[in-house]
Amino acid sequence: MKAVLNFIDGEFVATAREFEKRSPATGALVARVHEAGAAEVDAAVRAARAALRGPWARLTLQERTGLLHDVAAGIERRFDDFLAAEVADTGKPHGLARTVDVPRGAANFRVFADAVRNVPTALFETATPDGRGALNYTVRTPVGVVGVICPWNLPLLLLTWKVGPALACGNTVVVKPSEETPQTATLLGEVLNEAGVPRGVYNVVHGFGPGSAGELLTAHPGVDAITFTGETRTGAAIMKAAATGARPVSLEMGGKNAALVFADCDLAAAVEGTLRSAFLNCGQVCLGTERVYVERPLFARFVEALRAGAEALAPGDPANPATTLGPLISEEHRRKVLSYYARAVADGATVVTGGGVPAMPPEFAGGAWVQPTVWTGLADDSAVCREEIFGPCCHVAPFDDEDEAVARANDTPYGLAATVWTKDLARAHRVAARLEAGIVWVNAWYLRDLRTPFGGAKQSGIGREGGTYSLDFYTELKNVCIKL
Ligand code: NAD
Ligand code: 6OD
Repeated sequence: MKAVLNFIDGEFVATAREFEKRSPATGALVARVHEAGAAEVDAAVRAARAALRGPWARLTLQERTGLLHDVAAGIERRFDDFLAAEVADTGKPHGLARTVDVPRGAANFRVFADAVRNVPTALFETATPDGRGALNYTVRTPVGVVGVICPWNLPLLLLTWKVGPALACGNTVVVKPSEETPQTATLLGEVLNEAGVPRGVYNVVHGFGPGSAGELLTAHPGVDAITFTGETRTGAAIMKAAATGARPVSLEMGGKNAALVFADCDLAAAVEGTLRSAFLNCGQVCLGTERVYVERPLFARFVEALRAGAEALAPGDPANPATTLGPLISEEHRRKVLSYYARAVADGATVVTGGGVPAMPPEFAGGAWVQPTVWTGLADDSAVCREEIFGPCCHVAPFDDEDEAVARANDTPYGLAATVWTKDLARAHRVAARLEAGIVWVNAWYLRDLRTPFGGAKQSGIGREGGTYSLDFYTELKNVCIKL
């Protein structure tokens, strides 16, 4: 049985306490994970702190970012290992992990290495209010040891999305991957060692949240800043932990994202985009659409096309190229998603398609499979329309005018992403400006330029990452004022 170890100070570290990692697709045991306790978390933070002052700090910017390019190349060299580990942990189809998760793992190092190389410097020669001249300039320094807490839905992509810029800026990190998806974080340790990244710069501690490695890491006084992706409730707990020591946080949290489909849209594109946004990664994408509002003249045709598309999805063996739908991450998560499927019916929904568990071949009977599901007929204040489900499902409702559509889309405590489908350019700008969301896509979904700000409004997040926005979080800005 495969053992997944912690990675501390450049070494793979076993512990006496282990937990099981089971395949979401089959239920079979895929790995035993060594859980870090207080001693290992402390060792990891100390290693990261020591590394801040070691050879890592003496590398030139070119050398440091050059190493990160080597890490990206190392991920590509070991592409198949990352693919196998990510699919074993998540059950997602190979086609998805091959085109999204693993390539982004490499891109996250390259893009941020280049962003840091090219960051503009500013010099200001100014007069102070009392008339004396001064030359002001700002320098960026690393914030220090960064605690990185990750979720399970896009494990390598979201881990490197934070580790890439953190290291590019000269920090050191201690990462706590999700207990559901431990493998690629440890594998990345091998790649960093192979690339020659100094020991202690990247550390991994495995375990759970409360009472385990997650809480131990966020409470550790040797951690200077915390970056987190996960549920809003967890983010709030982490923010509380960060208050001790007044440490900065970056929080990327949950969503209940709306799509607004106007009657003048390209129907085929809107249906195709909504199918992706509701069902990609089995609906386990924070940016995914769980609420769809369709202008009334298009409603019936849209629902019918969405039904047909959902029913064409093919759950199955992740290794089969024909598979387009994976399982949920775990049996526990399936119970949660199925409880919403039952709640929708209890609240009077029309089940357009799905609503249950698909029949699977015997080898997948132990997996966490659910049917892609579309509902209509629920009130906007029903639990299914208000709470994040994080499964392959969406509710579709008709609307009559733009104001109504915007008001209903905004009627949520979340504010991560929204999608607008229309051919009317003026409407697209108008609606985008009024939507309370950190990210608005027009006639597209999950189209990413890594230089753009990424994050949520309202209870979906605090702060933005991406491009220079990441550099703002991962560096301390210092102004130097020289009297002239
Ligand atoms: P989660 O909040 O349950 O767990 C995330 C991580 O936090 C895990 O590593 C977990 O072990 C750790 N954790 C839990 N409690 C902790 C505590 N008290 N202290 C420290 N660490 C703790 O989230 P999840 O179930 O892994 O992921 C799904 C959620 O993540 C969804 O809500 C989804 O919307 C959100 N998400 C958001 C984004 C985004 O960019 N906004 C991206 C991906 C996922
Ligand atoms: O693509 C990204 O950079 C990103 N942070 C995606 C988040 C997806 C949420 O599940």
